[in-house]
Amino acid sequence: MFFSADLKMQFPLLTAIKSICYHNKNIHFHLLNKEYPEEWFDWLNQKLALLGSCIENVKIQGNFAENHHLPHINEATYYRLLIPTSAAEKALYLDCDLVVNTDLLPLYQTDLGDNYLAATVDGVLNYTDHCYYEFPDLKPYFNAGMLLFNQDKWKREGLVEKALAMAGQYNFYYCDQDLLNALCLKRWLAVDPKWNYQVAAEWGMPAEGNIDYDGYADYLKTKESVPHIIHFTGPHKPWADNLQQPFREYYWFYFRLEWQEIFARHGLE
Ligand SMILES: [Mn+2]
Repeated sequence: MFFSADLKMQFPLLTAIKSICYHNKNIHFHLLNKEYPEEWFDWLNQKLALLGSCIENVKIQGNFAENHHLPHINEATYYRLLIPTSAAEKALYLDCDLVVNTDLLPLYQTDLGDNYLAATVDGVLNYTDHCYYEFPDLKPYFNAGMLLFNQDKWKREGLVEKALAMAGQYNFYYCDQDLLNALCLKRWLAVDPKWNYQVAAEWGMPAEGNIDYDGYADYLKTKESVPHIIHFTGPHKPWADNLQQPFREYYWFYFRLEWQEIFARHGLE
């Protein structure tokens, strides 16, 4: 499974990794990065080894921030476009602003069929008229915080090359999430929203435009049980403010969790 992060996201990233380890063993993590030191990987691999897991340091070459025209975005988000160049048959990508509350195997075992990827319908943008002149139809629209890639399909259809060409060609407002939606239009499989519940959906819909309020109301109902993956979308993050966003306590539960507690949960002392 894959994460992509710069150093600013180190603590949320570690929290996400601990949440996964609390519920899962034998995970091969890959961290797409430019800056993380070898010692950080050595330290973390010592912990992960006890769980049959490991983390691989995947250094990203090239400069995405110069290859497109959006200097204000976080460059690391674009690294995920390179995931399908890796050897694994299926690859699960997760954002690092989320926590996982369950065994990920049922998600990983999703039959992708002929689809390019699996994802969840976006809790906000799917119900707005967000689109572009060049891409007038972007529905259904997925959130890119959880992506299960059909690697084989991406390789056979040269989709990484297509994605990188699009990154240089278009000025997408939601960056590579828009890009992936344009590239994978009607070629993606929607899985249950509990696999990527977007906390920012709680803060409401944009005031204008053609809004599907019924669809949005249905999305909010999916929160009624605790989601399998809680994604702290939007500008307000539980590690950076005192707003009482839903499920904030889950972030702090996993943040303070000691590795010894994780080992004990798996019967390892
Ligand atoms: Mn995110």
